[in-house]
Amino acid sequence: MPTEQPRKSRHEEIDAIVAAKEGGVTETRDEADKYTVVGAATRATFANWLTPIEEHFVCHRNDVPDADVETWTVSLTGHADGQLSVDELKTNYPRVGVAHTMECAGNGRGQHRPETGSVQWGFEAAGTAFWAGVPVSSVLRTHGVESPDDRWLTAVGGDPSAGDDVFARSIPLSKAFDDCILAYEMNGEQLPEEHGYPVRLVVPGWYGVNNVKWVEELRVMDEMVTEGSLDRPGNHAYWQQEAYRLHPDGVTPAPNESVDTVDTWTQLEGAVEHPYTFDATVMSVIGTPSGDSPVTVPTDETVEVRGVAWAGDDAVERVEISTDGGDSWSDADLFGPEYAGAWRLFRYDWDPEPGTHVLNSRATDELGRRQPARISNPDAWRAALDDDEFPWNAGGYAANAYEPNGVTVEVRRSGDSEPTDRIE
Ligand SMILES: Nc1nc2c(c(=O)[nH]1)N[C@H]1C(S)=C(S)[C@@H](COP(=O)(O)O)O[C@H]1N2
Ligand SMILES: [Mo]
Repeated sequence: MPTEQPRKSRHEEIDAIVAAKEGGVTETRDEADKYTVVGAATRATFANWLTPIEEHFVCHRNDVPDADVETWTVSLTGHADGQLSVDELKTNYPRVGVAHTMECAGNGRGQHRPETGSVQWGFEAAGTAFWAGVPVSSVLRTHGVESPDDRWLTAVGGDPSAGDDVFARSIPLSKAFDDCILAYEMNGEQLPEEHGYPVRLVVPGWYGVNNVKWVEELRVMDEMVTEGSLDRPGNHAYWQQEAYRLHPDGVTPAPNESVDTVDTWTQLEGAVEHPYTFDATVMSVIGTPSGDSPVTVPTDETVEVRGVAWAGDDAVERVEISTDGGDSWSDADLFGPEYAGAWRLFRYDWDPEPGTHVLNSRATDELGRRQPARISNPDAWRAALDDDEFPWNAGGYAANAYEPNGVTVEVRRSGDSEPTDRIE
């Protein structure tokens, strides 16, 4: 079932972004010709903590607005009141930085069988950048909103919509006050156009879709966005209430004004009938060895299996590695920077026999939720979770199964009769 509406071609725009990013960028198939998407990551991206801009994926629906930083404003509406220029944002408020692992909610969609519509991402739609800007709480506190209460913050993108759908997403005001920023820098550089210049919302640990680019309005509301709740023309609720929700085939999710929990996994376990993609589910990817070429090691040395693991705004508790295709597991060590909302590095010293091995990583979060083995068949829905499977869903969202992300590696020991390559 197509879960999203058709749009005009974006190929020229994709070409321009690919050209600007230079080298190593793979365009991900956009079967329906809808999205501007660039999957710029390779396995090696996941062997490092900080993702260079050139390796960070891009994903959006409409044209990149031709933004004039001199005239761009962010309107504060609803229970907030005011209007801020980019210059005011930069000079009147504290400048802070946040580390954020951004993952498109459609990452892993391409692992669904049968295929779902839209971009067939593997694991490349994820990256960790350091974003700098203004705390949302600082801006709201000076514009009439002292505390979060139970309200919602709706961010609206200034991207011109090819159809009538305004790009609007709501997050709980408590999350906005907690750690969200209006970012104008990425990895120490001016925010690139395709990542939201001049200003975007960064929601640490939450799926990409919540991180509205080209923000032109922040609306403080009693409920999350529903049809007609914004003071502007167009459809307001498509991106919140219809797209980016998990559901079986043949279902149109009913809109909600609020939900009891925003934790995506808790929703999936049954708390919300058709979950919203808010915080990212627990996930890991091995970065090295990449499997691209045989690994040759001296007989007395081990191979470092290294990668990253994340769990939205929950902490990663544990990462296990299997070197026999999932039959047995050993604990990896977590190391490196530890920021809420950003991934952790893991490493495992592997003492392999010569031959071909299948490597998998499997992470568990601080609430004990562990990556399932595979994506279920389309009929299973929630029951899949009891079988260590992730529920196939019609939009292909939030998939975090480990088997599809495994690496097949050929190991040679120096001194083997095979000719040796360099050590990876
Ligand atoms: N205004 C606007 N913001 C948007 C989008 C969009 O289409 N329009 N796409 C969202 C989606 S689906 C993702 S995954 C992230 C991707 O952010 P990036 O391109 O900086 O990686 O942006 C989000 N913010
Ligand atoms: Mo996305």
